[in-house]
Amino acid sequence: MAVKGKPKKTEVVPTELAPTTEIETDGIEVIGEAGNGLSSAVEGEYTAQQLTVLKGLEAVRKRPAMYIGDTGPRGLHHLFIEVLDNSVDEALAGHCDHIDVILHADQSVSVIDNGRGIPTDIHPEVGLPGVEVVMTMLHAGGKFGGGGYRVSGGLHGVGVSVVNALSEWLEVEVARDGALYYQRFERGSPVTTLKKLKATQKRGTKVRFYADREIFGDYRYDPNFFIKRLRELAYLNPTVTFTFTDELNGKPKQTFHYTKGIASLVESLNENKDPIHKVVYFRNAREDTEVEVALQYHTGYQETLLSYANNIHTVEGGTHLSGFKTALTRVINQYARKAGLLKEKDANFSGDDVLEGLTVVVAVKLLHPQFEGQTKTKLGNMEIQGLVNSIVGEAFSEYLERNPSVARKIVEKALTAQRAREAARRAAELVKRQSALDSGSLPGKLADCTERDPSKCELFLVEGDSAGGSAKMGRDRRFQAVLPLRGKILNVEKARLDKALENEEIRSLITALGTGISLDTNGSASSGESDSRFDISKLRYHRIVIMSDADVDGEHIRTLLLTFFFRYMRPLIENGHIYVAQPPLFRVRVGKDEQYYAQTQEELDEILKRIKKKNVQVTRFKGLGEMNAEDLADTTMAPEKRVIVQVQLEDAMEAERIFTTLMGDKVEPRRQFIEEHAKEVTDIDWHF
Ligand code: 0RA
Repeated sequence: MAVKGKPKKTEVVPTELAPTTEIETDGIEVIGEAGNGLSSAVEGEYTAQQLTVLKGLEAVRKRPAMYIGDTGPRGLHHLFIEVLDNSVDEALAGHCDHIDVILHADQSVSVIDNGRGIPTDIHPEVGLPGVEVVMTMLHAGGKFGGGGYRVSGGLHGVGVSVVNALSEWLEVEVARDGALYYQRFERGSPVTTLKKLKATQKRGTKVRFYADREIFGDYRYDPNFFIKRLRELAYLNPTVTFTFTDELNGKPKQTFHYTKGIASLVESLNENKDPIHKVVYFRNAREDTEVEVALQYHTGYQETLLSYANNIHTVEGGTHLSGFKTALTRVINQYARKAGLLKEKDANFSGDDVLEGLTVVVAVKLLHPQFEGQTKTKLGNMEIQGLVNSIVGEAFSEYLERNPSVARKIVEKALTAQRAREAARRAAELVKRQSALDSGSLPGKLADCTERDPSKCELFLVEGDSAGGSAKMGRDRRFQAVLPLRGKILNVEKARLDKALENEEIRSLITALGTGISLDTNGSASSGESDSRFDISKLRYHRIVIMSDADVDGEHIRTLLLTFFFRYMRPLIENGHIYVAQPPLFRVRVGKDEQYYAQTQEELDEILKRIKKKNVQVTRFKGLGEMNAEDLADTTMAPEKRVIVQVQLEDAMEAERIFTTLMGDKVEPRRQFIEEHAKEVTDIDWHF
């Protein structure tokens, strides 16, 4: 079905398309001037329009953060996103199938597309060529025609004029209507008029900008940021080929093009899993909205849900995702009843039951997206919920009818999940009742503190009994508690929640913390859902510090604990209660009473250079166990001296991803991962 307002594909793939990288101006003679000379910033006479333009861009330069978030690395990279979005909009409107990005050696960035080209004719109201209007007027992008699925959400959609204002220079080339045009700007102001350079039959737009060092300081782009976004866009826009050339680091051109779109994304997400069927993909469009879903169940337990609206990753989900979940739950329940796999006396599957082991990408394109939530990454359009629900409902039930053997496997998976959830519920209930019965009976290995006000209390989770001993001696027992944890605590990926609760170390941890756990694997414990047993108000320590060795095992334990918190006590991370200690690698003793610690070899070298004294004794700690109580107190425990880092939600998410790779069911990716990271792992340096 064709989408209204969006040209059909057959109309939009022009045969004369050529790689847009061929647009070039070098050594080209100027054969004329575009427009009627009104774009005359260099010709002296300012119109009222131009004054408002200058004022607008001045405001951007005065308060860049208001427009792009900040002037650090984030803001810098956001300039690229903004320029890229303009080309992606051309692609979304169906006019462009190639987007090339170049990170130049001089740290300027080019984005080149083979779209229609920014209009060069004179804008009737403004009296300037379209190119100049787009480049100098805030939010001018939509003034020409507009419509279509604009990429805009969060900070996006401020307009390329903002990038222009924040660039030391910006050059734009437009190939359109048989000619190639060029214009240059500096700090937002035109320093040339729009010039017609030569005749060409190509079409497209090239924007090259050099971010202003007065605003962004001495920056350096991260090529991985470019690659990540381009790859993501390539999955979401299968008709477009994206390329990235990193001339800054002398890397060859990379091409991103996935003809199967989000179905390829699901395949890639499930690369390390054992899928139980082929990826199911469907796409439908009603009125002005397009809905795409790709999904695949695997033998594992984790759910991976990714949702997008107009190419924006809706991290907080929203109406498209809830519409999907509702439909999925209904369809699987209906099928299971009809096929007699759920009997009359059996309870319906819950949403969580049917999500276990599911990897899904839901992508919608709509005309007026509303982004809500803390980070403006939650889709709010209510009409989308019913639409996705009905589209998924129809398509997925048809799929199940046509593929009874797959349908049976999916239902059996949901049945297992339902039973496990019931067992976990009982186990959690038991844990709770036990701790209620013998409150005061804290785990034997816990060395508790005397303070009773949780906001003042800290709990150290220490790897190994020997380090645990030193920590107990080195702590301030008034407000610091220590819980030693033995070796490999457990493999949470393979173990189900009910198994995890049987593990003694995990039970000690849960009892010591006092909160209970969440039964929702998707961490919605904070949303107060009815089957949640997690109660943050019962938390006995407001700071929980993970203290493990700076080696592979230590890293393993840290990853594992973060994964546990992420999955079963996520509000602890969200509310900033989890910390990671950064124990030093070296101790430097100078004479009797001078002492330094170093976290890295570089720090050690620096210290040794600085002191240049004799009688220096350097100790390399192979683990926490080799540190004495005083070392531990000085470096990781005493609040005024220690180095501890608060864990962010993204860190825990990354830990979970590493964890899944390291300890998932498949051996091969794990071996690969370890081999690839073996070098890094030996002197691991965690950047939280
Ligand atoms: C406004 C109108 C039209 C195209 C564009 C803007 C446009 C902007 C950018 C920025 C980067 N690449 C771009 N490609 C196109 C189309 C007007 C028309 O031809 O009808």
